[in-house]
Amino acid sequence: MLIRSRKPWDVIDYKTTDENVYLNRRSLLRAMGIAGAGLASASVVGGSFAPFVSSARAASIAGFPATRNPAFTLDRPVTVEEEAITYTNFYEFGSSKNIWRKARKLVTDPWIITIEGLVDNPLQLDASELIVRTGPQEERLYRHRCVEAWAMAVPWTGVPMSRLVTLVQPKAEAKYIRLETFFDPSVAIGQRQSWYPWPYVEGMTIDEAMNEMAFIGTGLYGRAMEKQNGAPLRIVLPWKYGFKSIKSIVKMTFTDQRPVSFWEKLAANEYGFWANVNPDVDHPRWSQATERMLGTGKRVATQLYNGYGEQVAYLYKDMKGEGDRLFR
Ligand SMILES: Nc1nc2c(c(=O)[nH]1)N[C@H]1C(S)=C(S)[C@@H](COP(=O)(O)O)O[C@H]1N2
Ligand SMILES: [Mo]
Repeated sequence: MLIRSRKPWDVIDYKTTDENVYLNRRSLLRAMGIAGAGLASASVVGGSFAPFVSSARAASIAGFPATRNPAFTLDRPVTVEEEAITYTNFYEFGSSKNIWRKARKLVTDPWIITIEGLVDNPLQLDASELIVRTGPQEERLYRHRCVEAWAMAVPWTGVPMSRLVTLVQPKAEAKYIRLETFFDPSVAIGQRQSWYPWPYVEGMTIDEAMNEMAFIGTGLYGRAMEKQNGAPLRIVLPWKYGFKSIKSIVKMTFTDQRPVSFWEKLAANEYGFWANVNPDVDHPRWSQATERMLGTGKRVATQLYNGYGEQVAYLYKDMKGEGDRLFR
C-alpha cells in the first residue's frame, strides 16, 4: 500500500502553488460581477475559515484530514477550494451551479444507507459506520471532468470502492451496482420538478467498482464533504464524465441487470451507461476535445479516460461491439 505516514507538522497546503491561478480567479469573479473581492480575500486568510465553508465542516471531525496517498498525482494545479465547493451540479437543488446555500438544508446526520441485492452480506447502517467499516480513509488528488466540459482538480477524502464490494461479498451472478440518491422534495426543491426521473440513479459494473481508481468520497480539501458536493458520501469515478459520480447515496443494489441512469432516462443519445471521457467522441451538442478549468477558465486538452487509461483501459478492451457508445 502506497500510504505515506504524515507527521503532525506536515500540513497540507491546498492553496495552489501557481499564483496565476489565484489571480486569474479573482479577475474572473470580478468579471462575473460577484462580490468577488470579499470572498476572495476571506479565502486566503490563514487559519480562519472562509464564509463559504460550513461550520459543520470547519469543525474538526475524526478522520480529517486523512493521509494523502501519493500514488495519485496531478498534471495541473489544484483548483481553488472556494470554486470547487460553490460551483456544483446537484439537480436535486436546482439546475443552476449556484445551489450551495440551498443544499445546506439537507440533513446528512444521521444518514442510513442500504446495501442489498445479490450479496451475501446485505447491510443497513449509518454512513459514518460504513466509512469506519471500509476505512481507513485516505486522500487522493483526482481530475474531474464534467460532460459539460468544465473540469477541476481536487483532493478527495474517502475510501476505495473495492473495500465496500469486499465487505458485502457479491454473489457470482451480480454484475452491476445500481446507486440511488435520496428523494425528499420537501428539502430538495429541484425534486419538485416532476419532469425529471427522480431519484437520481447511476450505475457501474462490479469490475469497475473493483478498479483502484473507484472511490467513495467523504470529504474535500481535508474536511468532511460539503452537502452541495454530496455529503455524507458520494461516488468518485474520475475516468468517467462527472454525472457518473453520484452524490448523497442512500441505496446500493447489486444486480445482474444494467442500471438505467437518471440522465440516460432523460436523453439516452447524450448520456450513456459507460460515459468514459473521450476527447474524440463529441457530445451531440458540443465538442469534447477541450475542457475549461474552474477558477482559471484555462482551456486544456481533454484526455482519453480523463488521463487514467493506464489504470482503467483494460476494463473496456473487449467491448468493441459497443462502438462509440462506450464513451457516451
Ligand atoms: N445526486 C446527484 N449526483 C450528482 C449530480 C446531481 O445532479 N445529482 N450531478 C453530477 C454531475 S453532472 C457532476 S459534474 C458532479 C459534480 O460534482 P461537484 O458538484 O461536487 O463538483 O456530480 C454528479 N453527481
Ligand atoms: Mo457533470
